[in-house]
Amino acid sequence: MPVNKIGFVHIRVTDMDEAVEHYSNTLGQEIVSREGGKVYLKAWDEFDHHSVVLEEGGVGLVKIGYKVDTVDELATYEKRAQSFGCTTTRVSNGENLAVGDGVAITLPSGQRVELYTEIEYLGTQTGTLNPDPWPRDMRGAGVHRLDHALISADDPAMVERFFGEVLGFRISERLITDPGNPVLIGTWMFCGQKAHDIAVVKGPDNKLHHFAYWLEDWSQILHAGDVFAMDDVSVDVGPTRHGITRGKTIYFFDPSGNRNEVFTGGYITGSDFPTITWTADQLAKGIIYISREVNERFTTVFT
Ligand code: M3P
Ligand code: FE
Repeated sequence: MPVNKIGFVHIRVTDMDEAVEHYSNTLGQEIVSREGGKVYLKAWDEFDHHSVVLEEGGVGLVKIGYKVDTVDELATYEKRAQSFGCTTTRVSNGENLAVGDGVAITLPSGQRVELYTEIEYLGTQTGTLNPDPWPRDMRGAGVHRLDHALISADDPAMVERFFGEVLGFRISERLITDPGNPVLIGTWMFCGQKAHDIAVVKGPDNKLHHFAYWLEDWSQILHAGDVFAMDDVSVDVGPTRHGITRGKTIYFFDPSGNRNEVFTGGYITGSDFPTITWTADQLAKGIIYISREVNERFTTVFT
């Protein structure tokens, strides 16, 4: 059994006030707590305590959290990670605000992943009894929830093997050099039925390319783009479509330079989903389907 879902992304920001303005007012996440110099936010469609943690001082990824269904599975993942050759440490209840006991794993590419089974349940404003489709006081882009993260690795094939063998992820799409001599450039992997919950591309170790939020449809992507113009957000790419995952997207930067994405569409996967392959000669179309052009910033800026 794979892990349940991506639970949180914890990042560094250079200026907390600017970051809070971006994540809370522009993207529309709710501030759940400010504690120990960190700000915790959740999106309106999420019931767990938080999905984003901001920490002042620098830029880039601190860690990614994945929620696991049972304590037994947690122990299994820990053992498998150790057999894989990864360093693991136990995380105690409360070390992460509102999160229970867990296991921290350093990926072969250096990023820190934390697994946990318990996180405080806050619920949503719309609730679970005769709910409205969205909350009245939705702000900005009104992002629904955290959707996926894309990290970079000097050896993406090794990290793909880790997510598959240790955490039970399956592969939806792979980008390879050419079928005759296949070297992995990128991999898109899922743990449930989404197009992807994690992706790994060739690049520097221990870096983040972006993390993405789910929106309902293409019109909400356009609406988010309008909000980005109103709020002077630095847009990287889009609105456009991905060839890989078939998602619809805008990439943009938070005020510290962490890349975010708003994402919708794509297909349903599941345990019988056959892996799709893209070849490097079609790379630009795979990443940005419509223009078939990838700007230099997109392939060189990692945080
Ligand atoms: C996505 C996605 C890169 C491709 C990114 C694709 C960085 O973000 O959601 O499918 O090469
Ligand atoms: Fe993405």
